[in-house]
Amino acid sequence: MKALINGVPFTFTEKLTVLEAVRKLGFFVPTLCAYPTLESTPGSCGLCIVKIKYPDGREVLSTSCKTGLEDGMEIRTDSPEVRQAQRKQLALLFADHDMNCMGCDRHGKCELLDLAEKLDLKKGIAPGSYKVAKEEDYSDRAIWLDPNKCIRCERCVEVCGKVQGLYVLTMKGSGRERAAALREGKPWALSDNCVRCGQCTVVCPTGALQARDQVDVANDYLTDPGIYTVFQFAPAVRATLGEEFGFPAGVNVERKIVEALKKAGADCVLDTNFSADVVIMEEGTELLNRLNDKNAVLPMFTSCCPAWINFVELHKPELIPHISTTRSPQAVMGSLIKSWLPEKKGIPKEKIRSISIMPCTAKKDEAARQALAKDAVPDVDLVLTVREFAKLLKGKGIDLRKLEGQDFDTPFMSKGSGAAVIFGKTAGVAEAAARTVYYVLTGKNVNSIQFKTSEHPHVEQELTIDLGEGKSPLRIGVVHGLANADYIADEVLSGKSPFDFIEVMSCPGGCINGGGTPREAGDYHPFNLERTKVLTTIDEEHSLRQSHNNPMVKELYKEYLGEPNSHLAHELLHTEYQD
Ligand code: HC1
Ligand code: SF4
Repeated sequence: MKALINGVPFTFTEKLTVLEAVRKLGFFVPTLCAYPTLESTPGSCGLCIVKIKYPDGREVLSTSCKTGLEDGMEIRTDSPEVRQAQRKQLALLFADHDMNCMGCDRHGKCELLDLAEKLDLKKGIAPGSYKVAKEEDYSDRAIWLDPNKCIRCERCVEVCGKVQGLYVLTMKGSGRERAAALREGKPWALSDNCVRCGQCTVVCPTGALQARDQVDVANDYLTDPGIYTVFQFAPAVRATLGEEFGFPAGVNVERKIVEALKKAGADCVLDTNFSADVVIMEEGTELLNRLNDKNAVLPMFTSCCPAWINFVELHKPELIPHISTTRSPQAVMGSLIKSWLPEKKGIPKEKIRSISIMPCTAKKDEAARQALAKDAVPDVDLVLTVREFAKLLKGKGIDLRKLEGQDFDTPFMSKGSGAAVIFGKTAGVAEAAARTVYYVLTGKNVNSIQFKTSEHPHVEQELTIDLGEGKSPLRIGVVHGLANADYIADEVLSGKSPFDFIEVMSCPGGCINGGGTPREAGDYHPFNLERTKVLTTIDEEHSLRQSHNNPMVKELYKEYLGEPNSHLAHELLHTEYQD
């Protein structure tokens, strides 16, 4: 079959929409709702208008996402008539849109405004002229919703349902009232279903869904001379922050982050990689203890992803005994910042504010957990997402591109191994743990362990470690995306899981694609391979590949904690979950 697209012959055999065909030839058609990586085409934005001439001579202006390509069609994507129709439709979207751009989270990176520029929309129905004031929801400690900015593309609904399996979001109302909303109909802070992974904020093309903005709080801390600011930043931050400053995906900006923080006025900069190594010592010991105890609950799940922990507490509380009690690296570092650091540096605890920079919206929620506070004072006072951190730096005129970069200047809790940095990508925690467990069981240090692609439909990778004659092998599984984790949780609860240890990361591909990472217009990259590669390369080029060989971790245990899983380690580095 053949069609003619802008005069270019197009031969096809498969079933395609006009939009798909046009895009295969590389022609531009504006869309906001069609989202190929989520296999979603609700047809709600109405922007993808083209002119179609049918073989019988009929000529129509039509949206292209729902129109099937037919033999003999002639399609034009660009003509004065087509452009005018697209502009009119775009003007309609602006007509009931809240145009408070300066207060908008998407300021400067708005996909709606971007299309206005591309379509050269200068006049039309006045923006905001048909606006219905809808109630904003800024109640939550992680996710904020402003329905006045919603353009009904339904991307948030799709990612929440298809990738996370949660179906927490829906579209409510009709006509101009229609907007994304929580299905439960409660303020977000009271939601018993949302796990705060923030994937909805990554796909939202406008400022309707965003991470709670706490840049001002960070600035208050940084400018208060009575406060000693201690920063930590997550493995994935060094692989993603550069994108906010115009670097292509895949550039390691670790040393630039340290310099930027120093320029911003940080008193002390630490590395979450250090506490990831500590987590391996604690979680690895916990796993070995469970394996050696006939009555212990197995398999054991990792605990570092707070959206996964929220999922278990809210949706599968029966699974709690299977979750490692070890706190996440963010929380471990937070606890040490408020305990070991004051002792070591002679700084009063009350003067310290601990601020973490994370690729994650759920980490904001984690930091506010009561179980992670001492005397009602949180161990982590503030969490900024990568996007917020970029905003903070830009507000201070600090441009990452202009920085040379510098080493961590604190010879304390600032060194992490290669095993720690891969925490930021799927299978990283499992591999880091495997390197250390392998060492404990065999006495051999290994620089890497090859996981294989799993045949299990909901497990991404797996590994079997042979522990020698007479011993059962250790079986490790790796799961990402909560829709997958839900299946695995049920498998474990029904006693049918083949694994002893399971890593779960809620975000597809792990934290490098977290809800607080830079957003790309127009598409969703559940596997951003460039970001993944950064972490793999740092690990491969690292002189220290195993958590248990980290000299700063050894110092922590020698000087302060004693042994992994010691009484003090339990008090400071482990936690309890609520059902
Ligand atoms: Fe993650 Fe983790 S890997 S959870 O994604 O265990 O956020 O990067 O910091 O805490 O280390 C996030 C990343 C991060 C923790 C670590
Ligand atoms: Fe946060 Fe990482 Fe979990 Fe995503 S996978 S919710 S970024 S911890």
